[in-house]
Amino acid sequence: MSKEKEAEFKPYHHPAGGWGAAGATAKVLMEQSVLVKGSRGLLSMNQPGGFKCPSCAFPDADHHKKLEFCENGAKALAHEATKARVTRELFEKYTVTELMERSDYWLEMQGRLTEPMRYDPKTDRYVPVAWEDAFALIGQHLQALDSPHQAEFYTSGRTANETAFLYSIFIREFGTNNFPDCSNMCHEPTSRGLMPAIGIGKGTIVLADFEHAEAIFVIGQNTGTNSPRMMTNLVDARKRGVPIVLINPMPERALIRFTEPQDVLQMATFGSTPISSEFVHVRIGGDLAIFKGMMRVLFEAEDAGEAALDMEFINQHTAGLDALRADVMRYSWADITRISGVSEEQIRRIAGIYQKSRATVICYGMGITQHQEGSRLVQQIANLLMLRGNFGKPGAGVAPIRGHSNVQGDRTVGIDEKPTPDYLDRVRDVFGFEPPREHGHHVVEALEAMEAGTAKIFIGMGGNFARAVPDTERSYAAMAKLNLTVGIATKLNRGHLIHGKDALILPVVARSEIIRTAAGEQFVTIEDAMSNVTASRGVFEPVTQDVLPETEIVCRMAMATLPDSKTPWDLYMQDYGLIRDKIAEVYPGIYADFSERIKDPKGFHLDIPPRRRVWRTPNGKANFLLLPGLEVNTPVEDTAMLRLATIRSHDQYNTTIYSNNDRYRGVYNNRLVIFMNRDDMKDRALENGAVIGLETYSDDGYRRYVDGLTVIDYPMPRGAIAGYYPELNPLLPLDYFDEVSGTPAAKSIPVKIVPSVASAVPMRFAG
Ligand SMILES: Nc1nc2c(c(=O)[nH]1)N[C@H]1C(S)=C(S)[C@@H](COP(=O)(O)OP(=O)(O)OC[C@H]3O[C@@H](n4cnc5c(=O)[nH]c(N)nc54)[C@H](O)[C@@H]3O)O[C@H]1N2
Ligand SMILES: Nc1nc2c(c(=O)[nH]1)N[C@H]1C(S)=C(S)[C@@H](COP(=O)(O)OP(=O)(O)OC[C@H]3O[C@@H](n4cnc5c(=O)[nH]c(N)nc54)[C@H](O)[C@@H]3O)O[C@H]1N2
Ligand SMILES: [Mo]
Repeated sequence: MSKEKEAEFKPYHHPAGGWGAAGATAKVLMEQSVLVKGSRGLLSMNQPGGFKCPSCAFPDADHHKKLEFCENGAKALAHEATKARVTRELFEKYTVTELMERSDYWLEMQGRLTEPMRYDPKTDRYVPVAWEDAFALIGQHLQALDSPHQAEFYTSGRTANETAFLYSIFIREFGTNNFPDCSNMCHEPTSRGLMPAIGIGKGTIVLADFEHAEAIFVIGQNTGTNSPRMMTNLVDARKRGVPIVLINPMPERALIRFTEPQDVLQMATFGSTPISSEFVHVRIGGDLAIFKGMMRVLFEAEDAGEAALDMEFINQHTAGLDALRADVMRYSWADITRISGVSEEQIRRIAGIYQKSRATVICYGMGITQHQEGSRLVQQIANLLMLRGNFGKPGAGVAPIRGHSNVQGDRTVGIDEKPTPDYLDRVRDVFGFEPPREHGHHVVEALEAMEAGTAKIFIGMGGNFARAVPDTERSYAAMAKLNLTVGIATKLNRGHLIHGKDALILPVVARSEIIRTAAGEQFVTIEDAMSNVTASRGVFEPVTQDVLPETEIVCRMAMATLPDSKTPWDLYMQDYGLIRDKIAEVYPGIYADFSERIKDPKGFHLDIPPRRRVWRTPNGKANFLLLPGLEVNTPVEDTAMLRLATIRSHDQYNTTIYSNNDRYRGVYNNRLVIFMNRDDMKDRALENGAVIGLETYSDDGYRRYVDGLTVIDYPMPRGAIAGYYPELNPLLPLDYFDEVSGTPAAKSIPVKIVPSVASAVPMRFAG
């Protein structure tokens, strides 16, 4: 083993971003042998006339920068534009069973999928199949079902609007609302939680609000890794003297100190900007107690005559203040500080920052949504904002920082297992068929149906379902019972190896590549996390002639499945303008004149009614909603219990592992690590490098256990540990989720340490 492959923990003392990021960008382009192609791609990424970054959903800046990309966007692009290819020879060489032995990283590094493949049970190999035959097989399987509800249609959030819209029409015409999607594991608590509170299940800020905010809160979100372009906004805000409050169990490096790779002066002078003015070291799941403490301070200040609440806004626009007040005043500071792990003094200080600011933005990520009460926790953020009228004025609002680049757009155009009657009526009127009315399955329900044998078919539009979902072993077994699995994808992943009796892998044209149809070059559209819709045009030649645009795959699946359909699938598959016209008809309120408006190179904003202080809730008001108590997860009465957050490293994109390093957290060449507080280690007689197993507390008869994990002494709060997703997904029980949204509580798994029987990667610890 070469030295650089040695597993090591070496705390990162430099600011995040800067030359480290610049170096990492060049390295990944070189590794994927795409320095020239990749560099050219970077010039077109997020520029008018170019394509949208395939990585995160953060909006583009106003194109005043020549380059609008980040280190992790460059990684995503390099891995998409890679020279490596998965060809039929690879599948000749390895059986599926042999491929299963390989790591996720190895599978990813095999490169782009190049032709459609079908599983052959006689040889346990994937073999080439003609596109025609693949679609015919899908059609036969779907038609053979007793009920359309026996099929599960997954969507991952990279799918563009045009594709997602047609996919949802096809599936509803087929007859089901079974739309499990990646959002069900992600920001579903935002979609379901904010809706009854403020009448929209999305964020309410636009990018320019960062320029007017007087305070910014970043809660449970690792910005420097997962939406690095947002660092620019935070750096600018700090330079203006805006306080930034960070609430996180991990002192995420980039949020502490950051050098902007695009700031020539900072780069040249090795300068950097301190980001957080206040780092709140919350316990896992302790945010609710903090919010209640903050609200309590505001109520008390108001009573003391300080005008801490925006009473004009509250009287005119909201309902439920008295009940909220009664709830908030019930808790003692002793309980608030015990459960949050944060001192009364610090909570009062950040409440003071909030009270002083005339316009506040609250950003949050998976640290808020992935708890058992994720949806109602999101509502408490809305409460906090409403108390000071932080909706519908410049510089203020709620900012859920979304994941996949078009996950928000997919929901807007119909990927929704709980569609509204109003939407279904419009689909009926525009397309002339009667869509199913009963709600369909989200991710957990889809898995339960597979396990019960009631689901027979799984079709995955992008993503890596098997690997992203909870309860790995159980989910693998459930999926293996299916009659047909279909993976529509750019890259080979484990989801394709966990297959049904019949199985297909269908390769697609990627985001950065040119879509050509009989009607000429086409573009697609994307909605970012701030409701801005823009065009995305690939610039590279498709990886081979044998891959198809995703939209064509949808249309041809539909034609093979619904021979009597009156929907002109063959026209839509050629001319994406026709699809946009239909989107405009189904969504006249937000997408009117779509084809005209999309001509603006900067795109256009979908209407966000709370920005106008309009509330599309049943009572027409913004509602203060209650979450009694201070806990967001069921307490476990055992002092040995630790709360485990499963998180992303700096070198991964969800289930795609770019390398085994996590630079900002100081971890190299090992992903099987557990970050733990020093005193928790002492209590258990563990030292740096100790190897442990973890077991989940659950009473459903399953033993959930992961072994061979190396302990790292890390500034975690007491009782909180963290490790990487997806390796730790076997510990996440399928029925451990937020009831409102169905989102698995991946940030708060109750576990205990058990002796290890496995060997682990030896790890060096540097000072
Ligand atoms: N490079 C890169 N970019 C990505 C992704 C990627 O994998 N790689 N994934 C994309 C996707 S789909 C998504 S959803 C986003 C995810 O982006 P994030 O929301 O940043 O996701 P995570 O890394 O899972 O965890 C977020 C943070 O939650 C904190 N946390 C854990 N528990 C708690 C808690 O109880 N309270 C608080 N306050 N914080 C807590 C963790 O310490 C961590 O800093 O990023 C998107 N962008
Ligand atoms: N324990 C735990 N589990 C989690 C999470 C967690 O924090 N902890 N996070 C959850 C979250 S937030 C999310 S969003 C999910 C992610 O779940 P998914 O979205 O299902 O997973 P990804 O890893 O993003 O999917 C990667 C695959 O997508 C395919 N792909 C990439 N680009 C394209 C494209 O342009 N078109 C097509 N058709 N395919 C493409 C490639 O084949 C690649 O292998 O995981 C969830 N699971
Ligand atoms: Mo996500």
